[in-house]
Amino acid sequence: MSLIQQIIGGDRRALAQALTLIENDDHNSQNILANLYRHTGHSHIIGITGIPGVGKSTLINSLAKLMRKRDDTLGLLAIDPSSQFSQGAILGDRIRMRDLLGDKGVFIRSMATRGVLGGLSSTASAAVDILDAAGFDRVIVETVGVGQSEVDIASNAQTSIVVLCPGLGDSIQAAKSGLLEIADIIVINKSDYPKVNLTKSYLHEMIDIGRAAQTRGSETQTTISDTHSVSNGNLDTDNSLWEVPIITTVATTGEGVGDLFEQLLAHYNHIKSTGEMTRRRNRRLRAIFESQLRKQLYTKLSQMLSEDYCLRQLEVIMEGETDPYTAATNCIKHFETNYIGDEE
Ligand SMILES: Nc1nc2c(ncn2[C@@H]2O[C@H](COP(=O)(O)OP(=O)(O)O)[C@@H](O)[C@H]2O)c(=O)[nH]1
Ligand SMILES: [Mg+2]
Repeated sequence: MSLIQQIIGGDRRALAQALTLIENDDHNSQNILANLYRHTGHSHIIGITGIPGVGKSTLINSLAKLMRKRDDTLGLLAIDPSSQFSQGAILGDRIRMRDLLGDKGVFIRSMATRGVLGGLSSTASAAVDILDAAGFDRVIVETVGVGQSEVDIASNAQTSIVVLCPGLGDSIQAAKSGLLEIADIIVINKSDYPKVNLTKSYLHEMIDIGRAAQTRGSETQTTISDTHSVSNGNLDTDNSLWEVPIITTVATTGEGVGDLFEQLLAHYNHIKSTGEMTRRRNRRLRAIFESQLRKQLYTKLSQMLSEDYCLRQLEVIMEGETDPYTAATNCIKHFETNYIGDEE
């Protein structure tokens, strides 16, 4: 049986093997993804983002237990954009998710990156597709941090949960980094600590400000990418109909996690019934397509130019005879002259 068939059939070892190939950016990974593509589109993809220690893994453990009660199968991915995974972090996650270990309906995987072109967000996106094709009802992606890479990774999710602690510190950081804008659900975890209400009212305020700005923006702006977009028939979908809920939880006891699960289901139904799901899917497909083009073009280009020309350019830059901007432009010119030929 081929690796593809094994993955679709739910074979764990094949699944783990495919994820390793993706992680290492193996030359086979493109082929695997291409073959799995038509088997994707059935999982509910959930993103969970927040700074280290906020309680994401503990929350996932509690949430997953509720999902398993309904017999939903789960694929869990933990992704750290900031660094290579330390063994300690993986061990920590395993302890936090101990209730799920050994359950055949749950697959857990931590992923690092090898500085692949396109970055961790394309690794994450590929991994999500593989778990989706493997047939899990829900795929949960845990991302560590609140920066731009997290926003990128979160764009793979159909439902994005942003987890914060009571106190204004990380709420302000999340607002600044644009993370609140992508949140479909906000969780204030560790609500056994003080300042829960203060945090809640700050977040409500930030959401209202964001919403007002969004409404103004959509009245006045047509962006270039909108004008040039492939017609997907629903660019004007109004997602403002979804009120971002702010849920307070204590992940360690499971308090509030039932509410979170209800909101997750409600959000999934919402995006399915309003066309928002198709809009998100199309946005994601565009991002994957563009990143594949960049990656494949770059690989091709550097193969064709590599040995002689580019290396020589690099030497010239290092000797101070030209700058890297001009050198890059020279490489493209060289490519056009030698490989594309005269257009006339
Ligand atoms: N007091 C309290 N501690 C919590 C809560 N949720 C998680 N923790 C603890 O916070 C620490 C970090 O949790 P973890 O799930 O690993 O956070 P992650 O880094 O966001 O995945 C662990 O020691 C948890 O037991 C909570 O709601 N209240
Ligand atoms: Mg964690």
